[in-house]
Amino acid sequence: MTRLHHLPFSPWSEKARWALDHHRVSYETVQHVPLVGDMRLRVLLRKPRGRVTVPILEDQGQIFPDSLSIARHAEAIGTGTPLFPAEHATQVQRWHQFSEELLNAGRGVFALKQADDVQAAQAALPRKLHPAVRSLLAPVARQTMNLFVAKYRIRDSERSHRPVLERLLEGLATVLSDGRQYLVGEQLTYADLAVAPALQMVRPVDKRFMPVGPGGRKAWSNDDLAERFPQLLAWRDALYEAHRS
Ligand SMILES: N[C@@H](CCC(=O)N[C@@H](CS)C(=O)NCC(=O)O)C(=O)O
Repeated sequence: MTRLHHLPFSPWSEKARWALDHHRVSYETVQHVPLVGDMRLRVLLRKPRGRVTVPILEDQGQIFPDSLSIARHAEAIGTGTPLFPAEHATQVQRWHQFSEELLNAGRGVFALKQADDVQAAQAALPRKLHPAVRSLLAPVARQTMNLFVAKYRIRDSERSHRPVLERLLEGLATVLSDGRQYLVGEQLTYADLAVAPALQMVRPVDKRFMPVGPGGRKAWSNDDLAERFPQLLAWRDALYEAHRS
């Protein structure tokens, strides 16, 4: 049995799914519910304390607790071109770290907006709810987001998320300014799979490829960044069209 515990709209889960799909590994999915689902993850990971996250892959009794280990496992058991070519190992590892930093900064910006701004919290509630109910539930949404903020210690570096996000996007734009299609070498590697989904917090990719999280495209977009870095979105979109059909 190969089972992926994931959050469909999370870029971290997308990295794992993309690697599994690229290597044609078949798996079933279990949808994690943020915060509420932590207990199940604790049991699975045998981790009574500390932070637990998805994606997690269970495969024949083995546990792979994060996106990178899942992608490496997919490479070990699957087919298709390597995502971790030996000759580019160091560069791919660097891009993995870059992706984690980009995602953490993006999550910081997104979560603080939802936690601190009543209107943003209200906008993140399901659209099918009556506006009056949404306005009633907005404080609950904010409280929930504050639990999420606490889980990831997002306020520890409250002021740095936005500048870090900008600096990383500028760095990526510089690298891609030569018009390259792939971050490392001449073919798709885990570097691309790790970085492209991290642009979800600038503007979500087309919903054919992955669903958008609570609040929809508006809540997940940072319009000023999308306008400043259209070349990054164009690179991401071309990569998805070519490799994620
Ligand atoms: N380094 C980990 C990070 C995973 C991570 O941060 N997952 C978050 C995505 S927002 C998560 O599980 N969120 C749901 C929750 O906290 O309940 C990986 O690459 O898998």
